[in-house]
Amino acid sequence: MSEDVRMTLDAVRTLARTVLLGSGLSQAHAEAVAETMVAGERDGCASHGIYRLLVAANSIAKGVVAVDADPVVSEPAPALVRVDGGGGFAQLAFERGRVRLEEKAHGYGIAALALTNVVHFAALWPEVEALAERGLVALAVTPSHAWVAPAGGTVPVFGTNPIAFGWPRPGDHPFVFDFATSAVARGEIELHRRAGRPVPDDWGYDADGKPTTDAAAVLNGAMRTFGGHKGSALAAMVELLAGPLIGDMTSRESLDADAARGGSPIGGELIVAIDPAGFLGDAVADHLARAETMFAAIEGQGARLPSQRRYAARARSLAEGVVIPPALYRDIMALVPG
Ligand code: NDP
Ligand code: PYC
Repeated sequence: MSEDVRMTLDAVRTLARTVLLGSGLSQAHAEAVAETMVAGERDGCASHGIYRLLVAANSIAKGVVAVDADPVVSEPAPALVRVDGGGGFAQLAFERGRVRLEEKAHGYGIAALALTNVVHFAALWPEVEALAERGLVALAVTPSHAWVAPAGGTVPVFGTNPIAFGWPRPGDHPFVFDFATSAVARGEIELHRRAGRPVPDDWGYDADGKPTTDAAAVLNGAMRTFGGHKGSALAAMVELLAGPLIGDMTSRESLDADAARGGSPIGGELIVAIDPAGFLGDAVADHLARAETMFAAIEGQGARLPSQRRYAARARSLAEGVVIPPALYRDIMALVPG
């Protein structure tokens, strides 16, 4: 097959569920995981779309994931929710904890959800967007595997450690950003390697600590943080917030626990949700309108808001479906049970 494959989102969902179930994942996990892949593909986020079927299937085949884990929800303090994912994928753990997080954030003004003992390969924007759509301000962070060198060094310590933020906008899509604290997500470098494309020379180092444009060399060496020492400090913050603070692993510990199996990161995620009414009471609408003034000042000069590209891609995909590169389609179809 040499041509792009056009698929409806329903077809992508069916394919994702078929591959995940065929890999041995339980129905509940397969549905939750497939949904984030469909969302990534729909929104033009190729590094976290159905490409991730290859990643998830690999983690399952290597025994990194508890395929039928039943996440356990607890409430260690009035405004805190914990979901022990039991070694399963993070998506189902988030789904199990989300409603209690929302209830607590609305009840107390602020609440936090810790996902622990989960395998994580997903983008974070679906989570903060879901919370912002329900009127909450949301922040989510998770470490990964130690692939990223601190600014000033060349030896990996941090994960690619994304930070995602969501802000509710009455009558509009939420304001959402979600990016790795590395120069780019690792998935993006993997896509460059698959396509045989060079990467910019400021994305990472080879195994000898030298800057390189060879994607495979960066994957075997060290990625760089974005923004020098600033991204480096933020990456450390993510490690602390979603590692030691919630009793889970750092990226280094996650990589050690993987024991060279090449699976997705194992560990935790922290999600904080804030109800604007907690501080603002009846004045919420007035102050959310002031936020709109700021957004207008950004867009008014031709700059775009984060997620604007994503929402535009969503509208297109809902109307026209999505296009899958032929090599990726072939590799995914090879996973469909005979
Ligand atoms: P990008 O560098 O592509 O940046 C993503 C964010 O920046 C998006 O919100 C994007 O909005 C916004 N953005 C990009 N360009 C502009 C612009 N010109 N003006 C305004 N906003 C802009 O993403 P990364 O490669 O860093 O990360 C990609 C994904 O990888 C994330 O979703 C992240 O959660 C995921 N990831 C997951 C990890 C995990 O351990 N689970 C680890 C690392 C990353 P838009 O989408 O509209 O372009
Ligand atoms: O793309 O860096 C990444 C990544 C790590 C875990 C999930 N995505």
